[in-house]
Amino acid sequence: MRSLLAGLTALVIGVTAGSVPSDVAGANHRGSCTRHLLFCEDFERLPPGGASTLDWGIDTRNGTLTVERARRGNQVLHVHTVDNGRAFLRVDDFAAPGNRFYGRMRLRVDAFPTGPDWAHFTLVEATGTGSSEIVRPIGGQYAPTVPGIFWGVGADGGPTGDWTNWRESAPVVEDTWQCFEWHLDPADNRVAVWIDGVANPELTASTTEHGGNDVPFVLPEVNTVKIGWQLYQGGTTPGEFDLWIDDIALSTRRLGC
Ligand SMILES: [Ca+2]
Repeated sequence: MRSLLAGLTALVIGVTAGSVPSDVAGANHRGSCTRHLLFCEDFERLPPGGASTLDWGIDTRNGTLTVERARRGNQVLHVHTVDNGRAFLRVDDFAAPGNRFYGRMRLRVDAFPTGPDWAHFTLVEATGTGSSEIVRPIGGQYAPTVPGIFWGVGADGGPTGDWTNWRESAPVVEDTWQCFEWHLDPADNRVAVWIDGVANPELTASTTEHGGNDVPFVLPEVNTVKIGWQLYQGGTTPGEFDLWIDDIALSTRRLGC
């Protein structure tokens, strides 16, 4: 028995070495909000149906947020929008020590836009005080010139202008659960993104390196984080969008997937 346990221990160490600890693996219906986090929502305690909670706000226009039962009793958030609508879960009164924090969510998008040209969508927005930049760590764009649909860090509303730095190294994947993580660090106003635990060095922004006007990019002191979906142009293909989100967490340290 001892050798079996030693072998199992070695196996577990081998699996986790080189990656951050997982607290989502096997989470399913037991939920993932088991640690002290700045914000956490696994949708397990909410009644199925139209989302309503005192823990976060709802920001919609031609869109809905619905708590649904997925596989094995796990509950998830179904985000549904029509055309250029929006539907966001909104974390208000957010405050991270030193304005430095990580975010994580699991995500499945039924279909991304293939029209109109340059259709632009946002899934995560961070805003606050001290800078008017609306920071969009998770978003993307349909690029008809490639063609393809790609993830890219972006921003709007501030001195750097309206930009989405989509990268061909980050094509979207439809109808598949993926884990997205992001980090906002005021040290050099850096945004970083991981997909399924893998960092993509092209999905980033910093004070001097970003996709906007040639002026410094400055992160706000973040007090609001929105997670969901918005598409900005009308006349979309498809005409409606559906995505499912689970295991949302905002934390002072990286959580992994
Ligand atoms: Ca869940």
